[in-house]
Amino acid sequence: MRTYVLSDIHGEYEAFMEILDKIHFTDQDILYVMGDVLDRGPHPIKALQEMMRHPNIIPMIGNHEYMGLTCLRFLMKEITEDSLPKLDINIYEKLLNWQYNGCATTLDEFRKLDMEGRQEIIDYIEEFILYEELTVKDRDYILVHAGLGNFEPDRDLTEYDIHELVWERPDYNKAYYDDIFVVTGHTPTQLIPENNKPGYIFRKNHHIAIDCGACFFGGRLGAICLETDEEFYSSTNNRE
Ligand SMILES: [Mn+2]
Repeated sequence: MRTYVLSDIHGEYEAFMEILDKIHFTDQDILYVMGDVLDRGPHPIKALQEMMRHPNIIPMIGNHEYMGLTCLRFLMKEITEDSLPKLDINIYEKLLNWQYNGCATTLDEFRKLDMEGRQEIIDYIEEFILYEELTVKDRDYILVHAGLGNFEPDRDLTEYDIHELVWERPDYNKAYYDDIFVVTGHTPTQLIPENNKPGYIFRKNHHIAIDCGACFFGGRLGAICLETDEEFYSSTNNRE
């Protein structure tokens, strides 16, 4: 039994399948997918459907699922002349914001599903967890999509709001805990300042940043086995 983490699939279904193959993922293993399965890359819904087939894949929420969930729920509603005036005006802003964040591929695949298939996707995303605390081989970890915004050492994890967990980037120059590794996605390691190994998993100050920018040209998916610390990478994204 092994415990793996990966993050920010962003529609890169092929890279995701490649990682599952490379880690020889079995029913005995556990894989945390740490958010942002949706948007940008070509097959976000297909990647979600693959995850749904594995009860031992534990999905965590990212900002893209958070944005998407509200909009997908809205798109399930039938809009009629009667319901139109009752619409929450804020939904338009949310739809525009999601569009700005690359929702086209998610919507494209979502629309091709029948109503039952669409509802299954929504129900699945609603189960995504906010964060996880775990101990593997005597090492303690916190897994969270983006970071711990407005970090305070004695602040309980339950006290962080969703924005602080799925949007705000951590300060990688500062160790948050002496004895707990904070594993984050959301920030491609290519974008971490003064990182001399962009595109690789980044480790510093008890931080482990695992988003290797799979949906961007030159990026890839990265995964870690927490028992062995071994790193796994998909092929590099060559799509312009
Ligand atoms: Mn993100």
